[in-house]
Amino acid sequence: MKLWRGGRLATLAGERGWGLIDDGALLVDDSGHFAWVGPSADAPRVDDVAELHGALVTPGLVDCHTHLVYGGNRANEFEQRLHGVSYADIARAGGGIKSTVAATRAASESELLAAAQRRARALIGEGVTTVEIKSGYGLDAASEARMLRVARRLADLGLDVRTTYLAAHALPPEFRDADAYIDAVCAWLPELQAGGLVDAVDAFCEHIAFSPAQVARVFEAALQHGLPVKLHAEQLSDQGGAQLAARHRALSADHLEYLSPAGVQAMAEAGTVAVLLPGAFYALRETRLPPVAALREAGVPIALATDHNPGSSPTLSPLLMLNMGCVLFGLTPEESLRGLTVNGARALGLHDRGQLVAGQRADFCIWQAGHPRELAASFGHNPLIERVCQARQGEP
Ligand code: DI6
Ligand code: FE
Repeated sequence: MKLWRGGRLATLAGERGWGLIDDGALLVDDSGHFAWVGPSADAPRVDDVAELHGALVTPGLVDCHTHLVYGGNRANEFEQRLHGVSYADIARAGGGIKSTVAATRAASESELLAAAQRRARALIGEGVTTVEIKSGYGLDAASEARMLRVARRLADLGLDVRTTYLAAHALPPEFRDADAYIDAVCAWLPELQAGGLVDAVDAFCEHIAFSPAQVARVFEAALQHGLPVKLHAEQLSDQGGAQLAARHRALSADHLEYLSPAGVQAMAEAGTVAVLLPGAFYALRETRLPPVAALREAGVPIALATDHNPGSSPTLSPLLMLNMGCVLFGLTPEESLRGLTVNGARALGLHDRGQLVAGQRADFCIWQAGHPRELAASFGHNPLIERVCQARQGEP
């Protein structure tokens, strides 16, 4: 047992509020869970004690939507977009996701791993303790498996990694018929799952990607294999993706700038988490805002994530997402922090982390800050002092 004492704890206990304990202590048991959380004055006596010297403590950050493993970069498309070419135009001309697929297939497994490790270290440096990583730049059975293996190996850095199968991301060049490709996507799943490489299944439902009917087939395959689903929904247009996701009891629907009132209602009824991705909104200079007030009113849990990818969201800063969640989307600093902790965990189906509460996994961050709102108020600044993560380095 180890006691951390004398910190300002933002426990995020319960469904709202910071759950502040001004002079608080955390007792961590030998299984890596909080055995006790409360005022330092009431803390149980143990031999192993660390002083927090008034520093702020929050739950470890959960980045619940990333595409961290890929080859190449797309700064050329950044320049094109600055000249007025849209993300959808670039995709239709064979750039976008397809250009990253070519670069990912061309890279060796060790090159992919080295690049992904550099990116994961950046997330870790800002306090991420759990990360979700999607496939979707391989688009054939072997290349998707390679991406998922590389993602899993990032656990060696001392990070809890969840992997999501996103083969329904774009149509690869060797297929002309999207329906035939969807057949293949469904056929590859059982072997990847048997290899222990898949925690959830995602798809891109959009006019430049796959139709709701095609996504439904992928979802049915996932559910048949006992895997939960998630969806890139309503990013560029309203496809009714949120309703489709809700019908399949999706863990989350992500992006959601074009989400309709009916979509909000369906998500609320299904308990599907809304994952908002301000990095992609910002980088694509989107002007349509996700319906935050309607989500709030309907009681849909809101998560925030980096959506790190080489095209629409090349950021590695979860702290910047806290700020953008407030400035761009109108979240409160508390909603932003819940979005990158407890609600991020829920978007992955994880209920054992994201709050400083007895019984939860003892993943937490110690910050040079007096109040948790400071984490969202500043940007381009990293106040992390120390990150404590139970996924220990070198232990996959
Ligand atoms: N939407 C996104 O934001 C990522 N995937 C998706 O469907 C971006 C993928 C990319 O542009 O490489
Ligand atoms: Fe994404």
